[in-house]
Amino acid sequence: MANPTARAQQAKTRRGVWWLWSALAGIVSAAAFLAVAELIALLVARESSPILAIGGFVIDIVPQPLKEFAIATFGSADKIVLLGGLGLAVVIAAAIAGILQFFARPFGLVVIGLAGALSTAAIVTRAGASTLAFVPPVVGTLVGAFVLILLVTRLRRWAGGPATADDDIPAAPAAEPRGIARRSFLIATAGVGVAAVVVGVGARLLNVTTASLDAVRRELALPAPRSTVTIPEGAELDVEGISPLVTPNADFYRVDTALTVPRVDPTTWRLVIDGMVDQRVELTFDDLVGMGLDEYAVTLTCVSNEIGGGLVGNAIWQGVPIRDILRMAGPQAGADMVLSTSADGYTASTPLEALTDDSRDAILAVAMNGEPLPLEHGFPVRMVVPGLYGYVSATKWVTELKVTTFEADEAYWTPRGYAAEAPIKFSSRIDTPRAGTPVPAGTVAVAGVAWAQTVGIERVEVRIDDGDWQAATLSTPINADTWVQWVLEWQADAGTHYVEVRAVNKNGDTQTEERAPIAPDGSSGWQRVLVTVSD
Ligand SMILES: Nc1nc2c(c(=O)[nH]1)N[C@H]1C(S)=C(S)[C@@H](COP(=O)(O)O)O[C@H]1N2
Ligand SMILES: [Mo]
Repeated sequence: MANPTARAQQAKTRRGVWWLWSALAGIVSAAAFLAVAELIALLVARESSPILAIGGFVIDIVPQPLKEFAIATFGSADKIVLLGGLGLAVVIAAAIAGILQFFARPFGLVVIGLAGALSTAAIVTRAGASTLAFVPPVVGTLVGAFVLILLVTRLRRWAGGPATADDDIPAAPAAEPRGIARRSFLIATAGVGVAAVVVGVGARLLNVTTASLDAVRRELALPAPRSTVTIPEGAELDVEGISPLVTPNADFYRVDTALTVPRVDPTTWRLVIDGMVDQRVELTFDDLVGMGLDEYAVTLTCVSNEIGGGLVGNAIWQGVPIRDILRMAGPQAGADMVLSTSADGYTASTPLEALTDDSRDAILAVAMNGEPLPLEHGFPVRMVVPGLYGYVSATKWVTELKVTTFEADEAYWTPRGYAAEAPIKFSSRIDTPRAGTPVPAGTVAVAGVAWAQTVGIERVEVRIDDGDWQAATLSTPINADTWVQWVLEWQADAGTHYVEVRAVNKNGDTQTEERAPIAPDGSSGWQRVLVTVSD
C-alpha cells in the first residue's frame, strides 16, 4: 500500500478528476437542497419554491428595458429562458460549492449557506408569503449542507489525500481500500442524485397541478346567499373540551375512497340529471348557483363512526335544494332511488323520497362554513342530505344524478357489506372528560354533543357508576338537523368512575343500549368512559 506522501502525489496528479467529482458532489447537494425544499413547500407553504421565488425576485429587479429586450427576443418563452438561465446559474454555483468544499473546506458550506439565505430572503419577501414560508428553504439548506459534507467526506476518503493532514476527517484511508471508498462515494452520489430528481420533480409537478385548482377555488366568487342560518342565543355552551357547535373546515372529518383528491374545475363541471326522467337536464356551475343559494346547518355522520367516535361534524352549507333540480327533470313514476355519481366514479344510492320531500333540506352544496367547499370535501359541488349516513347521500365531486330504482342499480358500498338504505341512528358522545386524562376531584363538567338529524334531540341523560340517569343541560339547537351540545355538572370524588351517556329524541325514543357494529348500517349503543378523578 502506498505511503501518505505517495498518495498525496497521486492525488495531485489526478486533481483534474477530483475537480469533476467534487463539482458533481456540489450539484447533487444542490439538487437535494431544492428537492427537499419543494417537498416541504408542498406540505407547509406552497409558494415556497426557492427556484421560483428567486426567479420572481429576478423578474422584479430586472430593469424594464432588459425585460422588454427579453420579451422581444424570446417572446412568450422569456420565462423559460429565465428559468433555464437560473438553472444554469444554480448548477455552476453548486459545482463551485462542491469544489470549494473539497479543496478549501468549509467554503463549500459557506456557498450553500449563502444560497440558502438568499432564497429564504427571496421567499419570505414575496407577496402572499405565509408565516411558514421560511421552513422549506431553511430545511432544504440544512439537508443540502448535510449531503455536501457526506459526499465530500467520501470523496476525500477515495482521494485518500488532499485533506487528511489538515483536519478532522478520520484517517480512514489506511483502513479503507480506495476501491471501497470510491464505491461508497459513487453509490451515495447516484442515490442522492436520483432521489433528489424524483422527489423534486414529483413535488413540483404535484404543486403545479394542485396549486392551480387551489387558486381557482380561492378566487371563486359565489353569490351571497339569499338566506342565512341564525344561530340562536345559547346555541353554544362554554365548556372546556366540548366540540365547537360548528366544526371548522380544517377539523372536519374526511371519509372517501379517493386515493388522490379528485380535481374538478367549476368552469368545466357539469351536473347531469338523467335516468327515469321526463327530460335529461344538464347544469353548469353558473346555472346551479344562479338558482340562488341558501344556507343550511346540517350535521354529517359517517356510518363508520363508532360509538364515541369522531366521524361526525357540523357545518353551515350553502346550496340549492335537490328537489328543485329534480323537478326540472321530472322523475317518472316507479322510480324510488337516485344514484349519484362523483367525478371519480364513486356512487351513492339515496331514496328518491328523501330528495323530493319538502320537509327535508337535501341540497347540492357549494360552500362550507362560508367558503367554497374545500377540495377534499367535494369541490365544487357535493350532496348533503340531513338524516342519512354520508355513504348513501353525501356524494362529493358529484357529476350525475340518475333517477332509478333500488332494484335496478346498486351503489359503491352495497355489494361491500353495507345497507342500500341507511338513516342515521341518533346518538350521543362524551367529549370531556376523556379516558386517560385524569380530572381533579370537585365539580367536573361532563359534556359533549348529541344528534338526531331530522328529528331533533329532546333530552340527554348521564349516569355515573350505574347510578340514576340525570338530565344534562342542552344548548339551544340550531335546528333538528344539527347536533346539540350538552353538559352536566358532576361532583366527582377521587377514584375511577364510569360515565355514561344516552340521548332521547323528539319522538320520545331512547337511544338503544344494544351494541351494533358499524356494518351494515351504523353502530349503536351507549358510550361509557372510565374517568380517573385525582385528589
Ligand atoms: N365521491 C365520494 N363522495 C363521498 C364519499 C366517497 O368515498 N367518494 N364518501 C362518503 C362518506 S362515507 C361520507 S361519511 C361523507 C364524508 O364527507 P366528508 O369527507 O366531507 O366529511 O362523504 C361521502 N361522499
Ligand atoms: Mo361514511
